[in-house]
Amino acid sequence: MKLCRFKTKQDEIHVGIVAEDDSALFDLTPAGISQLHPLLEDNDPLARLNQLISQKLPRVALSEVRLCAPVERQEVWAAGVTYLRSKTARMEESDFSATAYDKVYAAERPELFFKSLAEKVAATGEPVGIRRDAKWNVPEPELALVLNSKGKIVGYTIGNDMSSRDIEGENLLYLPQAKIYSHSCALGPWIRVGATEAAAREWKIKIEIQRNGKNVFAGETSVGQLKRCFEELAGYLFRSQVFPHGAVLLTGTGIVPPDTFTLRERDEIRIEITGIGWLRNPVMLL
Ligand code: DO4
Ligand code: MG
Repeated sequence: MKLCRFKTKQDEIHVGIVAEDDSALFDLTPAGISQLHPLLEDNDPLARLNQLISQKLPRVALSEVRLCAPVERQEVWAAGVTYLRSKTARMEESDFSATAYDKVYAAERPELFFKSLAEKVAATGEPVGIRRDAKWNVPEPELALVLNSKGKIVGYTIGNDMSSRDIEGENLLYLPQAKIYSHSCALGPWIRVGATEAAAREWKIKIEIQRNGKNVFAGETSVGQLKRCFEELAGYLFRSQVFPHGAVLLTGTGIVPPDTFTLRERDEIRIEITGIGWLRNPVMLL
């Protein structure tokens, strides 16, 4: 079951359930649902959605609406160096920080960092940014866990943890600047509810970057390559911290383009996670 936020022609934000073939959605407004939050906080979100979909709800073609990022007031956090590919790429990018990446990959405590406020997140179709003061910029396609206020995993979405590798590689203390700036986080297109971790580990993560209509990079990995389990990452995020609105946690990247590659303005990034859908964003220079 897939849950989305969308903007109507009247510029109102509604919540809907996406039809199985992804061509349409069922607007939950007549059922009294105007926010994701109560559904994500439900004891059994999947059962609640099954009960809602059995009602008569207006069907709207997806082509008639604009999808919004599937976050309301949640903080967005990210895990790092959770795939072997991420560890080796980062160790090559920086002599200065190589030991830190090596150690955190093996350590019990994962790397977790704040990524974005909900209101700053780009939806599918909206631009993601590259910094004007950075020379080496990449997307990071990541599975994102949707967590309720109790830290329970209630769904999954696709995340793009946009990163400036030259800033990050210069000094690890510059990580927040490499990772957090306008349009540096995209989430979408919707939330997949009701999949187990075992099922999600079978999903493929794929990325394509188009430039002037040509493919300039393509990569693929599998969620199964993620070194840590979902509960472990979520558990560390909720240690000594409360999230009354819930949280979204990106689980790290397993795809890193070759060192010669950097994003350019007007590139288009297409990320697919089988089991969820597609997140597409054009790139803009900030
Ligand atoms: O430590 C740097 C960030 C790592 C990261 O974002 C990732 O592995 O996805
Ligand atoms: Mg990342």
